Amino acid sequence: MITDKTKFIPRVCYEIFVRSFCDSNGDGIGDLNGIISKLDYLRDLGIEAIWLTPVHPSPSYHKYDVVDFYEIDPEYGTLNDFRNLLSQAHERGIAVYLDLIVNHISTLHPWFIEASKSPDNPYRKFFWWMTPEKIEELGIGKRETSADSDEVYPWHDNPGDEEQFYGMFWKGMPDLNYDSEELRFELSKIIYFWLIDIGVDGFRLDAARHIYPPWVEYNNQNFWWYFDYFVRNIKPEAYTVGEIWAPAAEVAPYFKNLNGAFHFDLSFALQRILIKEKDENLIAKLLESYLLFAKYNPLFVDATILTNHDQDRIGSVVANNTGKIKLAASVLLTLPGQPYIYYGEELGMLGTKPDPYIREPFLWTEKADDPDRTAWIQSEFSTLKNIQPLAQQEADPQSVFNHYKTLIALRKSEPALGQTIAPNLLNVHLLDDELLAYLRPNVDKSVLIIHNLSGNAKTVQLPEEKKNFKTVLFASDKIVSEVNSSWNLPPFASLVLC
Ligand SMILES: [Ca+2]
Ligand SMILES: [Ca+2]
Repeated sequence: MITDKTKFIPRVCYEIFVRSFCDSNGDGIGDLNGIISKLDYLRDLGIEAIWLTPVHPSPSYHKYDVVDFYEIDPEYGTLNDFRNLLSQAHERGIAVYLDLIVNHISTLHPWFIEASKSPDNPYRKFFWWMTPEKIEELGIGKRETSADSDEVYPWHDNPGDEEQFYGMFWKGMPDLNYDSEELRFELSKIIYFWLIDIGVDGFRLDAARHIYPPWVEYNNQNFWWYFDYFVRNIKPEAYTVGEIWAPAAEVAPYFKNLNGAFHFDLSFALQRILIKEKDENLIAKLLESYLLFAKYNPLFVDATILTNHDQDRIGSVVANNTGKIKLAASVLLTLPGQPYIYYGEELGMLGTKPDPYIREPFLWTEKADDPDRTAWIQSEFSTLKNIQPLAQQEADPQSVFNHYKTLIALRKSEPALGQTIAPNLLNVHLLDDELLAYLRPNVDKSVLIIHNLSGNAKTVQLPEEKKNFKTVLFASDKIVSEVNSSWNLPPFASLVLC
């Protein structure tokens, strides 16, 4: 029931891992006031929406195991700080999306503490409980690992209890059971609190494909219908974007009830073509996925990413090759969709798993005692030795940062590039799989984009019907030149023409 066709959809978004972004009070932990102090930075970069990783009280550093949905973790600040962040972001034209985790909670949440006391506790039915015999009978004792969880045994002991509880990700995060009407009522109160009482602009929805466990997963769409119905009734313009970590065909049905969904197939395809330096019919596959998505919702928002906080950083994926780091941005920011830049990508930050090392402190300045820089972890990858901090990159016209900034501005100034609903995209065949070319058609001004994916210089001859594209809107390298519709592209260069 996505009805509001006129609402503004942010054209460029930004994911903030709150703990690592900016520290305001000297404890080394990123916090809400730190984010507030960097809103001007985000506005100047061209960001129109921020997704904050979870801010609720939680025992973990990542806070995806919530203990209280109505509060802010004291490490990050207070509800008043959050209200202040929201109003200051809105003053700058930046929407704020809360990371809402409805699939599971922390074992320390009062609901689970109650439920674990006895089988007849009223909160028992908020969770999935089963005896080992029943689990074996149903054959659900083991699960296949998935891209988003390597948990093999999802059933966990509750000491002194005949029944075990289901926790798909980890024994510290029991899954919630939305067969319970009382739980659905609790969820609606939480949604109301954040959308109406606090006033956030939308939600990033964690683990959206896992709400119902595998043996009853057919209930998932029904759950999201219920969720969307409630959201639309209280705040029609609210924005929802789901994490459905699965192939596009499996993502598609979620567009029935969510505005947007992250495009993991595209993320992996982009990473592969950057590594292999060869196109693999990226545009044809993208067009296929758009058809799949549109079947469920013609107003679908394709939420695009290079990587997020669960993936190795793009800088490391391309082995810290600056040409490729810029190329990655050039592709992401000229394709259709709603791109989400993962904080630090605009500096070329590095990092590979385990998770904490893909979530290292943002590097604001070169100062050893920079008070803004968070210090909850000792960086292994994005150190001052490896990465130029923002302050230096701002002063360098050739920096990764200025590359991002230029492309974001271009995306916002060219309607053909900024079109988010009903993606405008056509394949352009250049008969060389080391080149990636596409057209963003527009009634007033279409835009042609060509990328050299390879480390070899290329001379590109435009097809006859594209020879009217002569004006350079953007060129990643100075030496791109035009003679008779022939363009010279240095290694990893990108060219945007109109
Ligand atoms: Ca702090
Ligand atoms: Ca679940």
